[in-house]
Amino acid sequence: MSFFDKIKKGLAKTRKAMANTVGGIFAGFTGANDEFFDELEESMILADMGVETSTTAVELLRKRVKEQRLKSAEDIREALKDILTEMLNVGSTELKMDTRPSVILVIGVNGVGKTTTIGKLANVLRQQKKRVLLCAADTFRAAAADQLEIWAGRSGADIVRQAEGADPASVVFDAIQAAKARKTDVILCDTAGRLHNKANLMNELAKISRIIDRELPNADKEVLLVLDGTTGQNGLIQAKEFSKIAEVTGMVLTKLDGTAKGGIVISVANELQIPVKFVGVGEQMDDLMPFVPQDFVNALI
Ligand SMILES: Nc1nc2c(ncn2[C@@H]2O[C@H](COP(=O)(O)OP(=O)(O)O)[C@@H](O)[C@H]2O)c(=O)[nH]1
Ligand SMILES: [Mg+2]
Repeated sequence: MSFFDKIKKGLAKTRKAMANTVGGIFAGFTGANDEFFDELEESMILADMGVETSTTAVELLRKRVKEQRLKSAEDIREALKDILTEMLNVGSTELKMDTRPSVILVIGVNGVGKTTTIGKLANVLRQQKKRVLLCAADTFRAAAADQLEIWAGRSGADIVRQAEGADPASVVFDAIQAAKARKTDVILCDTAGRLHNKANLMNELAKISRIIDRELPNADKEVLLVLDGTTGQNGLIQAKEFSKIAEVTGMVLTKLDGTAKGGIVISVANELQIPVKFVGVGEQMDDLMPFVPQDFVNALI
């Protein structure tokens, strides 16, 4: 299945909802009047694009329609796609990982899909023949490291773990030493996400970052924030909280297969100005898609 087909399938619920709303508005198009723009804005809000982002997108569209004297539904639809694509283009969607090793720290609240995303990402990197090491720095529950170990087995990655309750920064330290010794290409670091205990989490992430900076001062580093796409605008609030306590370099939106509200992806990119780098469209190993703004918008509308 091609990338485009796969993302289309993963976004099936959102596409269906959008076809009924946005599609319906264009199908019943009688002219670019206020009613048309208001209905369009409403349908975007329903798809969870957020009030701020939907309003901005429609304002930009109004302007473009006027300036370029667009008349047909088809031209206006294309202009809308361009605007949404531009809103998603807020930075590189590629992972920066040219150094050996490089480090990808994965953060986010419990249950959003961090460990699963790491497993899928390990698989992608292994297919590129990279040596991958998983670091089980979610030491809060033993089950977390067990789950990561299963993904290590599936993807053919190594894993470094310690006992339940160990200091997460110490697991990261161990993983870095192991990576240096084994000439690992990429360290993927899982973390616990207890956002209700913000001070603790902040200290923990800061300590992990200090260890990485001290042990690998010149390494390429990414901090990926994972958000559950089904939580809608709550996810956006979470993302804002996390971006205050960590230098987030990219986002992963998971569970887009399970929601009709995939518009959240545009909302998150636009309001945080942080690029979405991957989207999760299922629980299997190959259900992680590198994010291509234009393809995403084409699949959506
Ligand atoms: N449908 C679907 N389920 C997902 C996706 N990503 C993760 N999950 C599921 O979400 C649940 C929580 O995932 P997990 O990786 O343990 O979350 P963590 O607590 O952030 O590490 C698991 O049941 C996963 O199988 C996705 O893209 N689609
Ligand atoms: Mg986990």
